[in-house]
Amino acid sequence: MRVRLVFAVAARLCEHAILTKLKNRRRPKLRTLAARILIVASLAGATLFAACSESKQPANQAKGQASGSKPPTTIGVYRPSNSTFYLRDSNTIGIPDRAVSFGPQGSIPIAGDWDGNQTTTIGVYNPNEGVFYLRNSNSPGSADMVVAFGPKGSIPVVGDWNGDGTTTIGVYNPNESVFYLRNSNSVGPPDMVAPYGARGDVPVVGDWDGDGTVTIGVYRPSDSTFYLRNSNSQELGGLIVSLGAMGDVPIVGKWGKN
Ligand SMILES: [Ca+2]
Ligand SMILES: [Ca+2]
Ligand SMILES: [Ca+2]
Repeated sequence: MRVRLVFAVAARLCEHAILTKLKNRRRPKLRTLAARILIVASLAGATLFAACSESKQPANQAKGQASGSKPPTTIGVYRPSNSTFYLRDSNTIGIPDRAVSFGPQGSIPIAGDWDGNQTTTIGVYNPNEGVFYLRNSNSPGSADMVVAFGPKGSIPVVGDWNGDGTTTIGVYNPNESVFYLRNSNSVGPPDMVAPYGARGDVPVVGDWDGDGTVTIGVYRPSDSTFYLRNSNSQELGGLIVSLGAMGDVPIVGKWGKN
């Protein structure tokens, strides 16, 4: 709009100059018509220029926003009765964008970037077999990786334990109160074994200090307290934070500003 106004003023000044210069000549009507054609042409050009400027600006802004932001974390559910994931691509109300049946009955759902390509995909851990089933796309199909890991009856925990961008497997054995973590999604011994917590504790994992590595922790329902570690080693120490009340279930995430 500002550009159009500038061009309109310029065109008016131009008209005035032309009319002043030609006012004493023989054919004033024709000369006035020529001046007005010039004005219309100027205004049309200004309008087109302004329209182009206005249409380009949001596109450039949108491109900048898209290139500068990471995909958000979005919601999904797993239905144990039919072993199916229902995933949404946005945190809005609507039918699931994907419905993917995956893994054997009786499994526990997990999700992570198993191949380090910056997409989060589905997986399950079957505690009866002690086996992870991981898939590198959120589409129907068989598992890309089938990995036996951990004592039977374990609880799966997954994370980027070494900060290399790939989510890998792990388990917490509640009978022993021990974490077993591995830095690749393949069969093999654990890279880290960390006794932590006590009977009845619930495992939690997260990047508690924001340094890019995910580490272990437990929530103790009996005293409503989190016990968190900033390393996956067997060293003692850590954070002790009380939160909640009897019967609460722990949940962790990046709730604050990002
Ligand atoms: Ca991935
Ligand atoms: Ca990793
Ligand atoms: Ca960390």
